[in-house]
Amino acid sequence: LAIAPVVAPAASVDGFAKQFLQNLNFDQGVTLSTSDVNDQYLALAYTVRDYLMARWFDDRAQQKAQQNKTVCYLSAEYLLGRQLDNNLLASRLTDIATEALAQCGIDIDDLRQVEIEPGLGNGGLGRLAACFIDSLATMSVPTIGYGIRYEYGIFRQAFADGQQIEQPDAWLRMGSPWDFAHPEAAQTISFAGTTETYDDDGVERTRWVPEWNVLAVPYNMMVPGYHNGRVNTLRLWRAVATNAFDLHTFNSGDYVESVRAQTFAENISKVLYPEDSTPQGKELRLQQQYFFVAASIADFIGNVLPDDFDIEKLPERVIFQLNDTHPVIGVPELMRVLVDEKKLEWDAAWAITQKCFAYTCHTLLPEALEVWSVDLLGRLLPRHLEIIYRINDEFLLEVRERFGDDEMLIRNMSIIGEHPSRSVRMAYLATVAGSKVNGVAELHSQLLRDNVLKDFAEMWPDKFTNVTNGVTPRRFLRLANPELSDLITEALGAGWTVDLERLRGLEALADDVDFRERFAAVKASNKRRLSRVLEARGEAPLDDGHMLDVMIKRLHEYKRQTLKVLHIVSTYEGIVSGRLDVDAVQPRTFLFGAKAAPGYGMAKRIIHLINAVGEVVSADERVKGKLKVLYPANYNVTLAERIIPAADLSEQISLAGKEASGTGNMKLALNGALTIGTDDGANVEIRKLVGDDNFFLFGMSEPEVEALWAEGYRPADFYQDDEELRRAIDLIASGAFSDGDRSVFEPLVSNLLYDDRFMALADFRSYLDAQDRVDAAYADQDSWVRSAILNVARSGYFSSDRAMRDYLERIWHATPVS
Ligand code: 26Y
Repeated sequence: LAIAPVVAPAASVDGFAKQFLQNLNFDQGVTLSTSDVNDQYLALAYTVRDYLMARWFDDRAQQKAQQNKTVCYLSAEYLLGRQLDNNLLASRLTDIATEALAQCGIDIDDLRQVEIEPGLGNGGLGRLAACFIDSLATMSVPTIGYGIRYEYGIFRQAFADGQQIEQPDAWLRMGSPWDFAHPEAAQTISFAGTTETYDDDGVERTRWVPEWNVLAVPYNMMVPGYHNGRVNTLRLWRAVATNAFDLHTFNSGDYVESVRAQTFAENISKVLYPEDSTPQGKELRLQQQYFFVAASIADFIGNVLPDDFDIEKLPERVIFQLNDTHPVIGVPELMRVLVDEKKLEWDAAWAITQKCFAYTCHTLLPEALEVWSVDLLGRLLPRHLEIIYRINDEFLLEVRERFGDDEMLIRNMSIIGEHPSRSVRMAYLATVAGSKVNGVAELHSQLLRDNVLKDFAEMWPDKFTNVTNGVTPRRFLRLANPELSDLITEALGAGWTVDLERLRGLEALADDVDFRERFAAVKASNKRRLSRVLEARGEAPLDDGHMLDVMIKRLHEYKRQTLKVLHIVSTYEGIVSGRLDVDAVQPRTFLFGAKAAPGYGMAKRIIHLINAVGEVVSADERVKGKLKVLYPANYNVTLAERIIPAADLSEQISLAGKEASGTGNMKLALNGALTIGTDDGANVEIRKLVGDDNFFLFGMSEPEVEALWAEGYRPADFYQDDEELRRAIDLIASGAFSDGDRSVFEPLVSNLLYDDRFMALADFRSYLDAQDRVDAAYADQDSWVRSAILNVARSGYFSSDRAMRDYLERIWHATPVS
């Protein structure tokens, strides 16, 4: 039998409809008339997949044959969002699919609603990984995204009496049409045990004698490029018990117990940890990290590279990009593979390893830097700990050679920290091992060099670089905001989707009255669409004519949702008490979207406060039509795609020097929201690009923050000196938002007055002044819309395509394939 190559179904309405009905019959086992909406959604997804399949086979074959470098993005998180629309768009099938389904009597919109988004990430870092793989596919860069196929992604958030409760995210329950299991490509991953030396033909070598194993089974997802026919791979690993029974238990007759015990290992890929800043040092998390990184390295070397590959040439064929410290255990793992398995000399192996890794840091908060206790690491990965010790010994020798015997410096730079107990500093290991270290916005990269990794930057100035983050214009403009996209395409042609700098062409239209009207009409329409979405979720709708003021991001003290609340309470109090000129206050809806880590008590109290204030303000007749607070539960990528196009004002109000970059700030500016923000993260670059007239800057600069700390920050002084601030805080303390119960928000209030690590009170006055400027600007709609257009026109730099070009040039030294 001749084996036919894979042929995509005909790219016509009939071809699509035929394939869809076949999939409905043969994959779902139903007929059109007996199918429900989930059957139809799955059959539609399978159909889209069928079109992409041939390309995918080609691209994987090419990857094996080619001589190009592959970018292996190692990330514990991918916050993908829904797949259907993205894949339809990439493969130019949206219209065909819509029409084909209509012929079957199905409204494709009904099917869109069924998809549960894979929420395999916490927030910024995970969403960034998803934007990057989209851009790399679109730019035809051979890429494999490696990660974990968590059975439960980020929890579903619900509110009970204004307080967050967490529910499991069973995203796989209704089927998972976008990925394929490949059990034949499983890797065995080992843990624990001991190490021993042995004589290998006269050479003394070390080997690891592990205690237990787990199978890593890869699930491949297609990552289609936009309109270029390319399909890259996202390979997520699932932990499956091996068939190697504990023979002792097995033979002692306790068959059931031995099966139960081995399935224990399957917990490794069970659930995404919902913390995104304070690592808990949990053993299971270290297991997750090693599990996916070891499987990925073995997969790349064993399955992606050709069988006869000369391992010394590895750096020519791969760069492993470390998305924060989570995959850094890959450094000693590659050393183990090269030295223990491939039997290279240490120095040769180290030279290869250093070229194969690069490290992106996403934080500045000291408590967010991952460390692993030596005890735990040594128990779980004894060979890796030995390797880390040796890396550290040789590194510290280099430090002595370079800086002399400065014991203090040696202690500070050591990969092993001694206090409070011995631990491995993963950021330092990544910095020592990586060919490059980058921050995610200019200010952040500067602060990494000046503070967090200062000694390392002095030692290796050329190692440090910046790549400012970016976001994919396909998902966050073309798909999320179709009306604005059509308007832009009409004005500039369609090329902007892959060349976002073309948006500059809109600058000239900012002064065009007709264009402004159409732009404003799109914003209004997006608000109505959001309002319908909120109502469908059982929330209050939006009010016509309100400014939509949004703060959407994880709940964190450093991001200062509390400062936003103080502004709301102060405005509310000002109107109610008659202190404020009501006519100068623009009607506003404040919209929050935020999840808090389940164990983060203060963040959960802030959620409670927002909901409590919202309930009182939204119900008070005295501010009716003026102020409204909305906090839809379970903010996720799908909801973001509805909120962002509707937003007028983007709140980016972190304390300067704390937000590494932010990416929501970019998405909002790109969709024509004006930013009110501090000089922090990528806000700095946004402001420079859009211009001071189109950005509301407030607050202390990073050096001013440092200076105030140094001099001794006393938040209570700010409380004493500012009557409006006092009134706002007093109102919260009085129980006005807690049925008179003063104890409810007492911990929050005293934290503000006597601690306030993130200096909300110090920036309050400046923030309120900036909000007055916002009100004044919004009152002049013509000029506001003009600014909004200029924000869109000048945000092209924040495309993740540009970010990928920067990585390719500064870090990866890889090129697209033709
Ligand atoms: C170690 C574990 C607790 C952990 C898990 C997740 C630590 C951190 C994270 C996630 C961090 C994160 O999302 N950082 C954000 O990365 C974005 C992309 O670079 C930045 O825009 C944003 O400023 C930063 O907070």
